[in-house]
Amino acid sequence: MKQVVISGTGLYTPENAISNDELVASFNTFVEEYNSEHAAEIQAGNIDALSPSSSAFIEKASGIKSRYVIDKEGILDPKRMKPFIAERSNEENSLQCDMAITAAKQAMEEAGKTAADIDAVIVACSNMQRAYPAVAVEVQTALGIQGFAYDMNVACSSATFGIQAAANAVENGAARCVLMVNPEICSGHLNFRDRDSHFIFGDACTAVIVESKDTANSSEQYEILGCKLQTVFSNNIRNNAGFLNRCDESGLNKPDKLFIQNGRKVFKEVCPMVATQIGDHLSELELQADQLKRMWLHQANLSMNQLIAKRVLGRAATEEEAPVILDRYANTSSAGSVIAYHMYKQDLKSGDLGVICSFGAGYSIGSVIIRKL
Ligand code: CO8
Repeated sequence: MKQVVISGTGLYTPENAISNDELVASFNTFVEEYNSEHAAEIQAGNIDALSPSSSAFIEKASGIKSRYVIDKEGILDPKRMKPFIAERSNEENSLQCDMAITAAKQAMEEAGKTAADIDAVIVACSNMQRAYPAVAVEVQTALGIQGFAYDMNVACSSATFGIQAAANAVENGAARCVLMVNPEICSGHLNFRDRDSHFIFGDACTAVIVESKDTANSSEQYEILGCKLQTVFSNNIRNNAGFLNRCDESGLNKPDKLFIQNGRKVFKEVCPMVATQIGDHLSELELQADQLKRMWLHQANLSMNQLIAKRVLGRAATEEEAPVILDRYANTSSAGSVIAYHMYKQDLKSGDLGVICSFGAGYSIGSVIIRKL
């Protein structure tokens, strides 16, 4: 069977960062204004008063200290609480295309590839900014890549599922080399007025080059030993925004047209599924957990990652074994595990094993076991 490798990665990080304190100050101003505007109804018991948020809660419950965003001003304006993202003309690159190009160029440089070496582009992320044409085709054309391109969405697991799709294309000869990108604009579909989730997400874009070992010439290559994907339907993480919304106007402004979740249930149900999947995946490849040098886990919640790593290893993992980026980036959906991989891979030695693992809405879980060559 053809050896398939990851030969380069790239990362686009927006310039603006929002600290917990900044986010909480804006949220609490909104709460004060709401409660005073609705004082009579609250007093009469017709509606509930809103409760304030707190930085201490956010850091303790999630491990998040800050997040990068495309636009800071609109999010922090208590009268608006959503980013300002101006519509662009059809003649300009879309925002997701621009994010993808920045990350892709870095990944292509690391892999030593030009557009002529790449045969396919996959854009894999939680939300596409339009229905069609596919953002992937726009990215493909902007970079001057021949061949084919398509978009796919498996929420937080889009990148690992995208790596498998890329590896399959290389293995079966459909492409020599694939560019897989994850432009995540999570701030666009986050409800900044919801105390339970306003702190969870940030924006970023990652890129991965997947190619045949035969064509790879970068100094760092990671052989894909196997990809394992799993989906189990759950209503605990949902976003009901879609093209049919306009057909029933009564639902247009309901909160379910943005990200909603039952965070406690997600935590409880997903952690054991992920730990079991990594264990099973290792067994299928006749590998042991103690051979794993690194786990680049989905970055949603610090306690979740510590619990999963502990279940896999049978002991607490060190930060070196399960690196954390969510303190700075928050949850960037599918980009999270790839950001961790991008930042914390260089120190591995030839022969070292690692797993890139995502989990999220669907539910969806993806694990990619790799070995540094
Ligand atoms: N400030 C202060 N207090 C708060 C706040 C706040 N902001 N929010 C809640 N509280 C209070 C609650 O009211 C509650 O009070 P009480 O005990 O009196 O009822 C108390 O704090 C505890 O609340 P929770 O039970 O909600 O707190 P948890 O400890 O469970 O932490 C988390 C909440 C952080 C959400 C945690 O449950 C978690 O991380 N769960 C897993 C989440 C997860 O991994 N989700 C995956 C979704 S990501 C995904 O799949 C991608 C989707 C696509 C991307 C979407 C982009 C927008």
